[in-house]
Amino acid sequence: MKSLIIADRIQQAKYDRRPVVALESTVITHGMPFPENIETAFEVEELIEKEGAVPATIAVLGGKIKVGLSREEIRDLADREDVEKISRRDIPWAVAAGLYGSTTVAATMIAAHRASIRFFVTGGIGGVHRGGENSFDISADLTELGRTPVTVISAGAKAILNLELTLEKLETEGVPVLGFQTDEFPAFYSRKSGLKLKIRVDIPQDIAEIVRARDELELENAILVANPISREAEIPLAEIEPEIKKAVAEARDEDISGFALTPFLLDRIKKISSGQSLKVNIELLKSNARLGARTAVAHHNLEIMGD
Ligand code: PSU
Ligand code: MN
Repeated sequence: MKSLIIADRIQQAKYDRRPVVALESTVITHGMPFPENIETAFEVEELIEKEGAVPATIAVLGGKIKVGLSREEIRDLADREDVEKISRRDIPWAVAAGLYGSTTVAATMIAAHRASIRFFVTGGIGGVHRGGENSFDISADLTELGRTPVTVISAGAKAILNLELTLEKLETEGVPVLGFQTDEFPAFYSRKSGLKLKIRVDIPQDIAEIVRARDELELENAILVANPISREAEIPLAEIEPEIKKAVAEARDEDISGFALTPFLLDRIKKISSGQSLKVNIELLKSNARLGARTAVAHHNLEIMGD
């Protein structure tokens, strides 16, 4: 495929049947400031390697969807000012116009699946926005999770969203949501949202077995793993909720909606929390990377046993 390039290093890993873990790039270009964005991107790749898996960061470079960015390519992407946020609907345009773009959860899932990568690590997924029942602002991440069979390791979805409606939509899309060592859906900065999950898993092999059952039955939906932030690093929901309310009200006052809403809210919360949210973001990315790599390795071991 001319518009999708898989790095030699990743092709070799696939050929050697080593576990590969995909990573998104919106968190580098839109989610974190310099230099934390590059430092974290590199650190997350190293963590995955240490766990015995191969990291593949994904982005659009000059109209080519690249799976497995090099260090130089990550640095260059973070330095550029002309990087678009690319979701499913933007891919054909970005490719045809030769753009530079960072991929959202939805777009990264598509690229990972095309490259036969089964596991994908992110911070938090997009969801149904507050007021989404009227505005119809529902992230394309949710429909993607319903149609593309990769396993996404996340810290849940941010409390800037309506988490109850987000879980309802995931249920409609047929997406199993697995609480990792928790009975509750985590809220990104916070370990708890007050919303119960049906499925709890306690070790990576539990996840790998659910993935295998999904694949045996050729179900096309993704699996969402919800891995709560550590106790030491979390910002409790009661503490962050007033800040979220402030940011949502500002967005309304300034008429910010649609595509620009998620980056706007995240940026406002970063400022309002005076950087605390950034620390949490970095911590949970590292934690998700570790769990994603361990799950990919556990799945790999199940496949080798082949029973
Ligand atoms: N959630 C976060 N940080 C992010 C995003 C989501 O905690 O940076 C990004 C992801 O790339 C996600 C996208 O796929 O925002 C969702 O945007 P929208 O709501 O416009 O679909
Ligand atoms: Mn949206």
